[in-house]
Amino acid sequence: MKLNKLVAVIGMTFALSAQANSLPVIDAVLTSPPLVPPPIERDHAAKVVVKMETVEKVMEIADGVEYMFWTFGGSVPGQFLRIREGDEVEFHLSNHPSSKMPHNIDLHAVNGPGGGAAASFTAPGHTSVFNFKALHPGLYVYHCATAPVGMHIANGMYGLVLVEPKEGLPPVDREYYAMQGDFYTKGAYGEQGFQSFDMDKAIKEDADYVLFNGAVGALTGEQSLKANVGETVRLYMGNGGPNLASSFHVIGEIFDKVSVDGASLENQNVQTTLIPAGGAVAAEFKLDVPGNYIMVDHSIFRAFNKGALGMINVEGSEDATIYSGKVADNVYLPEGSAVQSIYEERPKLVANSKADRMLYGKRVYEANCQACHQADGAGIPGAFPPLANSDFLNDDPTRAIDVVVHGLKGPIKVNGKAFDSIMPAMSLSDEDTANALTYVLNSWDNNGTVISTEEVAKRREEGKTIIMEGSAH
Ligand code: HEC
Ligand SMILES: [Cu+2]
Repeated sequence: MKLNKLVAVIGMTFALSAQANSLPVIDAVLTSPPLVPPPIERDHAAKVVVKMETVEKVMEIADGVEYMFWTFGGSVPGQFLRIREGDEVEFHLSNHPSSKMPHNIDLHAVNGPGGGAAASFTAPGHTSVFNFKALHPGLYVYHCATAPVGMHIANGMYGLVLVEPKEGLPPVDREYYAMQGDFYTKGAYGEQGFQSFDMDKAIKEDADYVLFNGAVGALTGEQSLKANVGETVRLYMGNGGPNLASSFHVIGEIFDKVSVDGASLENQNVQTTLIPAGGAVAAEFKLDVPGNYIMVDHSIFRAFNKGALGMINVEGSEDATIYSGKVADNVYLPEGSAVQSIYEERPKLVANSKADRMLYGKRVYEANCQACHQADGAGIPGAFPPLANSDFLNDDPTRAIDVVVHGLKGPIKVNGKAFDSIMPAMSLSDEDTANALTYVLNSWDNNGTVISTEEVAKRREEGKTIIMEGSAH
């Protein structure tokens, strides 16, 4: 037994020294999302030493909702590793002593059984070392592959490794890193408090959360990605899964270039790019006009109801030839008045009481407001402000009429949280507007104001779009 161990030790030393060659040895620069290590300047291979740590820790998955994430390097997704085609990597995987679980790593950039999984299987408080050579350039996912594999991935154990081709990548102005992932919690979306992992929902692929970078709002509001007009952004976008493929889209942008599947084939002028679970793309786009660009999974209920929403905040000067904004809002009267009279003759729902307004208003709300402000009026952090118990709303219900009839843009604060976006004018009748607002003002701890149809008609005449000071749009 002792002899065996000795032989193993000698064998290991020998393997290490036989492997030592003339390559310069460097330490890998690892970054947490949304940051990316700097481009590689070398024109030769190196021996790159990577030191990564697995950590299990409780973090917020949404406002007021906690989840036990399992991570590479303390973030979801894990740290970004950038190497060069031909590099030899010495990978050290350490599992923090506080971990309850063993972990390992399967890097899709590895040629070898398990992508390093067996070689890197590491108990809490241990470090494993293995070597691999980066034979293929591309953008690769890595993930934990310890049983139950699905659970380790569902808890956030994935990240990206970029193997730059020998000739390097074309320079861009900014690079960012994000990954989509689906999450399964005992409670429904937004249910407060600590939520544990739900294996049954995971098996059914019935995700409560679909997220960019592991939390609702990880890339919105203050944490939005930033760029200036005229700059080109390269976004390294991966999908950890475990289950769902992503129909990745940036609203108001067209990707100039997409590395299809993160591989060597380049596609151009792409609207929506598919990112399979365990896959990634590098998407490049030049920003032509300022504003907020919303990143979504275009399986769109995931964006507005499960959290798959991020923002790129672009500053700079307008170019009306590329995008004018609204230049006119004219009354539209179809040819001949016959159409109009048919409309007039249609029986209308006219509310005769507050109870009527609440009933009709709820329907108007569900059809016109809920997609953004949510069924419970809680909004979406960083993107859509809450209407529930909203100080902004209750301070001035007349202003709220203007918001719905004429629209609102620019920075506002609602219950202490900042929003800087646009609410488009809603094309609703005076009656529907009064009902929707009465419903909102009499729900979710709001102040109980009743809005009349006449008040709405008056604001339609006298009010205008509210443009808050500091509006960048
Ligand atoms: C397309 C998404 C969207 C829809 C649909 C929408 N809103 Fe908004 N709403 C917003 C955004 C974004 C803001 C914040 C604008 C800003 O940051 O200046 C906002 C702000 C508001 C505000 C003021 C801020 C607050 O939280 O009190 C009120 C009131 C409001 N909306 C009511 C409504 C009502 C009522 C409807 C339906 C008739 C509606 N909204 C439909 C996106 C939307
Ligand atoms: Cu793991």
